[in-house]
Amino acid sequence: MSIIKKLEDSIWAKVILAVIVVVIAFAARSVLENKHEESQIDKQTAGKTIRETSYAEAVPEDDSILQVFKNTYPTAEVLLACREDVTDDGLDDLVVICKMEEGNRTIVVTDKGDSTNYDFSDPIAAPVENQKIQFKNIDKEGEIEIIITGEKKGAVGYAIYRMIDGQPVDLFGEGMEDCC
Ligand SMILES: [Ca+2]
Ligand SMILES: [Ca+2]
Repeated sequence: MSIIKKLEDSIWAKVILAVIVVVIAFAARSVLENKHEESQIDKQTAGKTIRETSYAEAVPEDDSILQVFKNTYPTAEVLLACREDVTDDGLDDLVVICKMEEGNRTIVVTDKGDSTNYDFSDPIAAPVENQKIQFKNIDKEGEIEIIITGEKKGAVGYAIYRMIDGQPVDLFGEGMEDCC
């Protein structure tokens, strides 16, 4: 009797183990697939995009979103600010590169939906000099991607961001740590 019981236990243990293995395999596969989707922007695509996309124009001093930014960050020195709808809602947002006490930072000001109220992303490190902003919907889907390039003592770097939940998420980049 006890041998049969042990046998049953071991069969159940094997079944449970098999189920766990299958679940882990599925989880791992979906993680890998997601990774694959996120890494669609590779070095070649990034380089081509930067070469072929013109630089975004700086907004004038009296730009309405720039005024909102200055009211919120009165001590930040704006180095470059460019308008584009980077949240794919049809309303302009503003990508601002500014000099703050802690160094140069990029902050994205996004429209809340009424062209009057705006959200601010957390400041992220920005290049020290020769900052440029480009906008291009690289994957031709959803949000327009933001490309920031710059230099520090001749070291060139760039990063490609996409706005996700109000924050610029770094999709691909190179040398950014050397130029920030
Ligand atoms: Ca927008
Ligand atoms: Ca896109």
